[in-house]
Amino acid sequence: MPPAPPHSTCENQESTSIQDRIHNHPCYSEKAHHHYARLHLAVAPACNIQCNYCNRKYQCANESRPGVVSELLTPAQALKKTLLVSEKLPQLSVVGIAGPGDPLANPQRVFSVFKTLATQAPDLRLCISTNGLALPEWVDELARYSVEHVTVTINCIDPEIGAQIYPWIFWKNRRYKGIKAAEILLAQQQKGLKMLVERGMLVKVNSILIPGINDHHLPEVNRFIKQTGAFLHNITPLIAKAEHGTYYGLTRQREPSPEELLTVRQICGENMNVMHHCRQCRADAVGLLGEDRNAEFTLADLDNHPDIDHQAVMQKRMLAKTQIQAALTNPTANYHIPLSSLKTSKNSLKKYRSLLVAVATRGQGLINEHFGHAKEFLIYEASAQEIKLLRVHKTQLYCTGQQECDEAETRMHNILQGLAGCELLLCAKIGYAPWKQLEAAGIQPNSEYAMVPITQAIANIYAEFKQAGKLTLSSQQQAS
Ligand code: CLF
Ligand code: SF4
Repeated sequence: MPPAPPHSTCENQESTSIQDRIHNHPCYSEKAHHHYARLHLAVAPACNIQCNYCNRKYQCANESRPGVVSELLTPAQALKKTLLVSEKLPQLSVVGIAGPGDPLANPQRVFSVFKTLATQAPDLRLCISTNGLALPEWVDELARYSVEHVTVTINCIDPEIGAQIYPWIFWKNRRYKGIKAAEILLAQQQKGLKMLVERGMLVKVNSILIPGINDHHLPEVNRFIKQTGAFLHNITPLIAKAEHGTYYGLTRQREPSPEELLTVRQICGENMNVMHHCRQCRADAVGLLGEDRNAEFTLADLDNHPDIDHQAVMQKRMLAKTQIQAALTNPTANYHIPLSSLKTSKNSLKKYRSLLVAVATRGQGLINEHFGHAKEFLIYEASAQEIKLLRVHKTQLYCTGQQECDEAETRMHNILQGLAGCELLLCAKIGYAPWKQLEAAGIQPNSEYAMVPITQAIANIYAEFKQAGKLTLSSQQQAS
C-alpha cells in the first residue's frame, strides 16, 4: 500500500469508520470531490429566518450561490430527477437538500423525499443543510432516515453579532427581531449541533465570513464547534452584490478578500478540519462540485422522460463507484499521492519556500481542462512537506468562441487578479494570446502535464524547482 497522501486534511487523520462515511462524499472529502457528484433537490421553498446576505427572489441561471434555484420540485419530481440524474451521471453519490429556503422549515416535503429515497435509492447518501432554528425538533427524524451528513450554518455564537446578521426569525408562531431573535436562533443551533453529535452524525458547520461583523469572531466559533464535536468547518466568503438585492448587497457591505479568507481558514485549520473546496453551490446544483449541470435536467425533461427503473440505475451507480474506487486505489495512477521527494524532514520546511500553482481541471483529479474553457481554477500550495488545496477561484470563461476581444481583456484581468501569487498555471491546452498575457503577469502556463493527476504533476514540478535551486531560502530568510 502506498503511504497515506498528505493531500487532504480530513482524510489524513480519520479512522476507518469515518473514512467509510466520507470517502465518496464530495464535500466531506476533498479527494472525493474530484470523482463523485452531488445532486441538490430544490424542494424547500420556505424559510423561517432572514439572513442579511440572502434574497431568494433573485433568480438567474448563471448565478451560483446558495438560496438560488431555477425550478422548484415537488417530492415526486425530486425522485424522478434523482433517477434521471443517476442514469446520466452514475458517479452520483450524495443527494442533498439545501433550499432554496430552509429544509427544516419545509419538513413534510423534505421527509417525504428522504423516505422515498431511503427505499428507492438506498445506496445514496442523504445530506441536508439548515440554519438550525428548527433542528432540535427534527434530529430524530433525520436519524430515522439515516441522514448522516448534516450541515448547520453557524455564523456566530454571540447574539450581539447575530443581531447584525439576522434581522428576524419566525419561531413557534411568532416573529422575533433583534437580540432576542439572535439569542433564540443561536441557542437552537447549538442545541441541534449537540444532539446531532450525540447521535453520531457527521456535522459540518458552515460560517459565512463577513468582514467587520464576524471576521474576528470566527476563531471563537471554531473553538466552540470543535469542542462540541463538529466534524468539519466550512468558512465561505460573503457574497454581497448590489444587483442581488440583499441587505448586505444594498448597503455595500464589503466582501472579504481571498487573503482574509485564507487567514481565517488557516487560524481555524490549526484547530480542526477546515474545508477548502466549497463552491457555494446553488440549491439545485447537479454534478461534480466544480460543474453545474442542472440545465440538462429541467422539469420539461422530467415530464418528457419515460419512467426509469430505480433498480437498474442503482446498479449503474454501484458499478461507477466500484470503478472509481479501483482507479483511486491503483498505485500506478497516483491520483492523490505526491512523489516521495516531498516526504522530507521538518528542516526542509525552513530551507525551501512554498509554491502556489493554479490548475484547470474538470474532474477525476486530472489536469484535463483547456484554459479557455475553465470556469474555475484550483489553487494549490506545494511545500517541502505537503501539497494542499488552498482555495478555488471561480471565473467567467476566457473563451466564449466569439470575437469579443474587449470582454476577453476584462476576463483575463479578473483571472489574473484571482490567481495573484501563483507562479504556474497547469492546464490541458492554452492559446498563444492568453499564454503571453499570463507570462507577462509572472504566471508560467504549462500544458505539458495534460491528463496527468494533479498532485503528481505538482509534486514533479516542486521537485524540479527544488533541484534547480528555485525554492531555496536565503540564510536570512531561514533565520527569520
Ligand atoms: Fe450539498 Fe452541502 Fe450536502 Fe454538499 S453542498 S447539502 S454538504 S451535498 Fe458542498 Fe456545495 Fe459547499 Fe455545500 S460544495 S455549498 S459544502
Ligand atoms: Fe436565505 Fe438560507 Fe438564510 Fe433562509 S437560512 S434567509 S434561505 S440563507
